[in-house]
Amino acid sequence: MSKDRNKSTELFKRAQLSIPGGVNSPVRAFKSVGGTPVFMQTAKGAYMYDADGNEYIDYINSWGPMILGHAYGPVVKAIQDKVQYATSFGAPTELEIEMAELIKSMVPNIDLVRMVSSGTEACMSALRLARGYTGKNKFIKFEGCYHGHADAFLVKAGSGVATFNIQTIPGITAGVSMDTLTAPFNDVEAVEQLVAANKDEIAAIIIEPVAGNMGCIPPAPGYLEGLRAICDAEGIVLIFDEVMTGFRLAAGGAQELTGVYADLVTYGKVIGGGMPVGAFGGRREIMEQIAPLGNVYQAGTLSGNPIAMISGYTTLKTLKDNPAIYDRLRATTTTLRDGLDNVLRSAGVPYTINMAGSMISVHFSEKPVTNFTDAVSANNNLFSEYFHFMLNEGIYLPPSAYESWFISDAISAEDLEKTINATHKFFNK
Ligand code: KE4
Repeated sequence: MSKDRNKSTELFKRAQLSIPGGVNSPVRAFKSVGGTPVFMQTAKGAYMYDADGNEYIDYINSWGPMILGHAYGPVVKAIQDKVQYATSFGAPTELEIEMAELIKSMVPNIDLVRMVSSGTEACMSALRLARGYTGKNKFIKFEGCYHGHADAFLVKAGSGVATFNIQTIPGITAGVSMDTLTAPFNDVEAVEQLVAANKDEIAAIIIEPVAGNMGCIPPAPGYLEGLRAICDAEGIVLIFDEVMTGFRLAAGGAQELTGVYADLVTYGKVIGGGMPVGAFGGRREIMEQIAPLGNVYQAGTLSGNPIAMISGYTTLKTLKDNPAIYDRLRATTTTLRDGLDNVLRSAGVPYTINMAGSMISVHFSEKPVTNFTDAVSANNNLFSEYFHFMLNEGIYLPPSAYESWFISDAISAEDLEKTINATHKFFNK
């Protein structure tokens, strides 16, 4: 059933008169799947409602944050109560202490944590800190991983950079990118070679412990352990970018799920419960280099903002106090995976489904997708057709094959059944 989206079409035309590309973040523009982005108006639980009043089951959940579902009651109430008394002080508050203590109680290797307002800020600050702590300039990132849009990270990045296939980004100077070394995901030897070729020059290795910006790609067995061993042997700071995985894959994130612990960890998305929040934290001896304790400067007018904090705190506290949520998320994602697996197998279409906790992605690929090259070589045109078919069925998937799907605790068995049935319809039409 095709959906009338005239209002979205109208709004998109108007938006482009005042906003570059009509969107405030490129991946929202539907560039890789084609067509006109859908303008959303309201959302509740598992559903979003667009400007034309169409309902969608949401498998993006704001690219990860809405793990409890949209407009989750206790979060809404906490924000409503707080906003009457404060939006921002620019001064320290008790709530920021409570937020830091809550994070530390959920992630054992976080000694100190600094709040910021986005995942980009968290990752750029963690890299600066690692460089300041080690006195070294170079760092290793992985093809297809995305750590926000700070200059140094926009080399062979995933997410929108992959979606738009931007090879070299204007404005990123050679002086910046010369210190960015890249290796394929899931290849320890490639990292060993880079380390040997840049002996004693590497400050950090930053990685999404479960990649989510080239679709979802879990680490191969032993991979993260291999990176940990290299960092221990070489005095390199291991940074886990848990902006997507943090507090999503488990209360302790990917570190808890994999049992591998980094020196610094960055957060975003879930940590704000839908409000702008990021954070970076880790080993005391490293974190103590951050101003005002140390000289690695980092700052932010709205860091620790009371409204963002109460939204994030209420979200994290709900997750911590109800561990059954993670079991439900895993069960829901497994049911979705199994249902899609049955449909795609019987349709005889080449595919592979990657999953970790409540992150999942479907790749129309003849072979397993274990790195960026595999993700790029999948039949992503078919993904685009599938995306639009599902959209017209009232199912909102990420508008790019290079993004993970995110499952919320609000998605019901009926929603899953509708999603699986719609997939069956598409592959048997
Ligand atoms: P933000 O600055 O967008 O809050 O976070 C940057 C970031 C850092 N690290 C990881 C692992 C991330 O996934 C992100 C942001 N993710 C994208 C989706 N792939 C956000 C969506 C967007 O760019 O609009």
